[in-house]
Formats: sequence, structure tokens, C-alpha cells
Amino acid sequence: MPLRIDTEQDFDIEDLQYDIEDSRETGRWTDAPPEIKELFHEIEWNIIDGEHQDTVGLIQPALDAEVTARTLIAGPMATGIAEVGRRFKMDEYFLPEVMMSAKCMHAALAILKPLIIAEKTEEIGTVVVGTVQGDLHDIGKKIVAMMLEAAGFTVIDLGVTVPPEDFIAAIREHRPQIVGFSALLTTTMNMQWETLKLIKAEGLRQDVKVFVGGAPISQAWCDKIGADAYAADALIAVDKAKACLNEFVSWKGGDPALHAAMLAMDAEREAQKLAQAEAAVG
Ligand code: B1M
Repeated sequence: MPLRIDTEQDFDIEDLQYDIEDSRETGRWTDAPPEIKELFHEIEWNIIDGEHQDTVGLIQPALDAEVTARTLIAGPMATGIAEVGRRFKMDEYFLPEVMMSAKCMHAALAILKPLIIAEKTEEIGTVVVGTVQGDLHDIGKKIVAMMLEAAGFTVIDLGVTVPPEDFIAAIREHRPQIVGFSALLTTTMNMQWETLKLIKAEGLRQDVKVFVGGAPISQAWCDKIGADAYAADALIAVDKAKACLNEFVSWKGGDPALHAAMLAMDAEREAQKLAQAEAAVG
């Protein structure tokens, strides 16, 4: 039986500012058995410290203890790399430290990827994804690609710093229902718009539903550039991608009704979360 551990709970990044002792004292993952909670703190701290071999060494024991690959990604891996981002922003870390932490993430994802992809039981469609031109960030995009694959999509991952022309070539070659752009830099998010403009100019807009994501991306940006859907995380991307193939299959890319339907999914999710929170309070 896989262990259920709440990774949805908002966490305070300040919990990770000092040392592992402090983070052990916080209220995170208190629903996990003590030895798993300890493993999680060790995983996040090894990511923060950029110890990729030790990170890898902690993944298998967690899996052996029935922690799922999804829980590891959404739990200690997400909190660890978030703290790395905070340290970088505050000039406590420089590029070499961030690169070492990114190596930890990649090494752990390499172990977890086959487990996630093994969940695939059906073939439901094709998605082309890539990180836009000028941007080298791909950890989040890889997670999105993995989760889409597990949900039944064939994912064509074009990699990083993908020029708009390469997206066009991939759309023509693979005929995906969905194309997704990832961007992590405020300086590269504009390439999502440029790529979308080229898709329109090439007469392909109606053929594909366009998804956008990445840390600086928002629903407002999605609205502004005329993309069909914004996904704040991998699970939302999967939900919206599946809806595009099931409920909203008749709406073509660029249809305002599709855009509105995607927004309505967010509103519904928020309402559900609120109802759950209220039910929990009693
Ligand atoms: Co850089 N970096 N980085 N970096 N980096 C950020 C993004 C930054 C916010 C750090 C900071 O200042 N706090 C900052 C950007 C600031 C800004 O733009 N305003 C920054 C900077 C400045 C830079 C450089 C410019 C630094 C420099 O050279 N001086 C440089 C740029 C290089 C380039 O791209 N040309 C750079 C380089 C790097 C490394 C190479 C060292 C490394 C990347 C390694 C790699 O990816 N292979 C790196 C890293 C690791 C980060 C941080 C610390 C972590 C990013 C990450 O992996 N997050 C990041 C800080 C941060 O984001 N807070 C930072 C974890 C990942 C799971 O989350 O990617 O958000 P995320 O993905 C999520 C969602 O966003 C969403 O789902 C994912 C899973 O839930 N999502 C999608 C993502 N894509 C999606 C696509 C979709 C749908 C959902 O549909 C298609």
C-alpha cells in the first residue's frame, strides 16, 4: 500500500533557512511515519547542499518504504529546490551551487521517471513540449512531460532553448493535439509569445492547443498572449490536457470558448480546495 503523505500543504520557505535541525522542528510532513519524515528532511537538505550521490542514495530507501515517486517529487524535492531558488535570489548562493542542486534533481528524477511512466496504461494523444529559446531550465518541464506520459500521452520533448521554428517543424512532423512552452526567466517568457505568433503565421493555430507554464508565467500572461491554457504545475497540466482531449475536443486551438473552459477548471479546483479546507475545520 503506497503511503499517503500530504504534499499539498503550503510550506513556509523560512523553515529551510538555517539547518536540518530547524526544519525537523517544523510542522511539515507530520502525517508521515517518523522515519519517513526524517528521510524527507535528509533528501531536501542534500538537494540544498548539492550532494547528488547522497540524494540518490536516499531515494531508494524512500521507495522501499512505499513512498511514491510522485510524493518524493512534490514533497522533499520541491521544497529543497525552492530553498535553492531563495538562496540564489538573496545572493546566498551563486551559479555553481545552483548547478549542483540541479544535478541532484536530475539524478533523482532519472530514478523516478521509469516508475512514473510505468503508470501509463493507455494511449490518448500527443503533446510536444520544450523550453523556449534562450532558456536552459528544464527540471519542471521534465516533470510535466513525465506526468503527461504517465497519463497516457506520447510526449515529444524538444529539450531546452528551442527556437520557434523547431516547434513548427515538430507540429508538422508529429501532429500533436497540444503544444506546451516552458519558460523560467522573465527575459525568455516573451519567446512563448514569439513562438505562438509563428504558429499563427504558419496557419497552424487551430490545429494545436497551446499550453504555457513556468515560474514567471501566470494566467494573466496566458490571456495576454492568447494561449489556450496556463498550468501552474504538472498535475494541472495533466488535468487540462486530458480535458482538451475528452470534454473540449471539438474546440480548436485559439477558440475563446476553450480558453474560458480552461479558466473554469481552475475556478472549480479552487472551490473544491476551499470546500475541503472548510470541511477539515469542521
Ligand atoms: Co536559474 N533562475 N538561472 N538556473 N533557476 C531561476 C529561474 C530564478 C527564479 C532564480 C532566482 O533568482 N531566484 C532566476 C530567474 C529570475 C527572473 O527571470 N526574474 C534564475 C536565473 C536569473 C538564472 C540565470 C540567468 C543565472 C545567471 O546565469 N546569472 C541562468 C539562466 C540560464 C539560461 O536559462 N539561459 C540560470 C541558470 C540556472 C541553472 C542552469 C544553474 C539551473 C537550471 C538547471 C536545469 O533546469 N537543467 C537553474 C535553476 C535550478 C533555477 C531554480 C533555482 C530552480 C528552477 C527549478 O528547477 N524549479 C530557479 C528558482 C525558482 O524557480 N524559484 C531559477 C523546480 C521546478 C520543479 O519548478 O521549473 O517552476 P518549475 O516547474 C514547475 C511549474 O513552473 C510548472 O510545472 C513544474 C512542475 O510543477 N511548469 C509547467 C514548468 N514548465 C511548465 C510547462 C507547462 C506547464 C507547467 O506547460 C507546457
